[in-house]
Amino acid sequence: MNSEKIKEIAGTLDSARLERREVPRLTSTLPDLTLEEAYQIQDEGALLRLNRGEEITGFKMGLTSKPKMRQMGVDAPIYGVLTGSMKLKNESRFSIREGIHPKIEPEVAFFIDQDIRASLSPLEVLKHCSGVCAAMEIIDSRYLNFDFLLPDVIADNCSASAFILGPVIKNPRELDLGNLGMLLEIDGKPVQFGSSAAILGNPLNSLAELCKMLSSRGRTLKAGSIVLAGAATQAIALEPDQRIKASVQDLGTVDLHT
Ligand code: OOG
Ligand code: MG
Repeated sequence: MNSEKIKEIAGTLDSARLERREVPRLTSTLPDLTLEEAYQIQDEGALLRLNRGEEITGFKMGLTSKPKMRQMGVDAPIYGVLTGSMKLKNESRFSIREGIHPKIEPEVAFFIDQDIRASLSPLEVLKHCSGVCAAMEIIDSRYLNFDFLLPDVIADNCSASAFILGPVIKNPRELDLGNLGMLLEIDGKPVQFGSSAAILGNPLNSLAELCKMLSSRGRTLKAGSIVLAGAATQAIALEPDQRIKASVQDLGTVDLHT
């Protein structure tokens, strides 16, 4: 696929997001779209946002757990970029009219404090990580009915829409992150629960997987980045006037209302 076509597709997905419009998945007309081309479309989409003054603040991992892979019918972890404008304050409001068909999921977020250029083991990655906190992610696929194959969702920046970080930041070296209970409540009722073990066995494995994927594409995970490790549970469609709370054992809670 030539660079003009990559740019054209990135532009289509970017306008769909800005105009809150669904588009058919790319693979319905481009069945041979490769994962590398899909990441090039994602890169081009990030560039469009940078050119409008946004800044890249980190990355999100997606499809790192069996419940999510089953929910979306895909089978490999992927990453997307996070920008400053995607960050919402804890306890703030997200109007669902701002999205197409937004869904929410509890997450674990890491703060990176040293550049990572290479593929590292989870234990080595931990040395480059200064904090961990509870988080929520709002995902909002630009595709009709959230229907996509792996290249589609990569090109669409992994359905990234918004994220919220919890107020309590812990030192990840002082916690065992491998089996933390994760809970999503809507209007006081538990709707999803899982364990951080569902995130590739441990959220640190997800962080290491991100470093591997970035370094294989010659990219650096920069100091100061935030990384969302991926959901442990299925995502839940948002409706108006909901109070949403995500809790991660030992890391506290994050709140949002619609
Ligand atoms: C893709 C994004 C998945 C996660 O945490 O697994 C994701 C999607 O399901 O639309 O963010
Ligand atoms: Mg997610």
